[in-house]
Amino acid sequence: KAIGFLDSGVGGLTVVKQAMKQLPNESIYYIGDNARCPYGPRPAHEVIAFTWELTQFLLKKDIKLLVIACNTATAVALEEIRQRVDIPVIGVILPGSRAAIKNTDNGRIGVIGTEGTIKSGVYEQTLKAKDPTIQIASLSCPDFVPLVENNQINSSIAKKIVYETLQPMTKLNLDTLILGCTHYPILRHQIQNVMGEQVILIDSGAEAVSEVSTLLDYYEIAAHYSHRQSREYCFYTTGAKEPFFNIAKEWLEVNDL
Ligand code: DGN
Repeated sequence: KAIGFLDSGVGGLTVVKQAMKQLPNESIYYIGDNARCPYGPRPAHEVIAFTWELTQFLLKKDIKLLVIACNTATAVALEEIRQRVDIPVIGVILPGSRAAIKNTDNGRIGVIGTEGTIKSGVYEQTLKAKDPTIQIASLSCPDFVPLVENNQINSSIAKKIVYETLQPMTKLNLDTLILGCTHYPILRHQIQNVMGEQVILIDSGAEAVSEVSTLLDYYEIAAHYSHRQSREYCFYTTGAKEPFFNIAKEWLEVNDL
């Protein structure tokens, strides 16, 4: 059985990349809802409905564990989806928050994400529940996801937008910045350049995969080394095939998707 991953578009591929590295015996099924991306500006009830549709698609593929590889969907739909299915479901917000708390020395953490994620206040709640003394600065970056979805990652316009958007965050003496959207690790270099080397960027997807690994062992459902020959990577999109697979091949560094 495979691990299922879902996202509003190509962002969850940043989580898949980590899974391919950390869990090389596992098969992966991925669905990106590119036709309806972005989820960021959508009302919660719509994001829940879409996330449920994607979940049902993956359940038909007989997955053993589901990763909601999208912060926006995790913020509003994780609990609901958990109640509806009988396999373990992992989101990206708790693992990212945990890693940020572990990393910070000065107690000043920044969070960037979509409007939906930032508006939900879920990172603040999660971080404060762990440590109420933490100071948190949040910023929504609605222009970042379209840059990634349109594959304009290294363009001069991307550099300009990232620079201008993140200006307020550079003045707050943060030592940790949570990339609270799974699309953002694709813009990592631009973000790091603007924030400076002293700020540690937390990729919540990478952290979530460590949690997946722990859960696979806990439930005794991890694939064995002997499965590696027959493991499968299957990618689906609700949108246009070509742009999705172009980004997927480039980001995952594989030629034959
Ligand atoms: N990748 C999604 C996230 O982590 O929030 C959001 C992308 C979007 O739909 N705006």
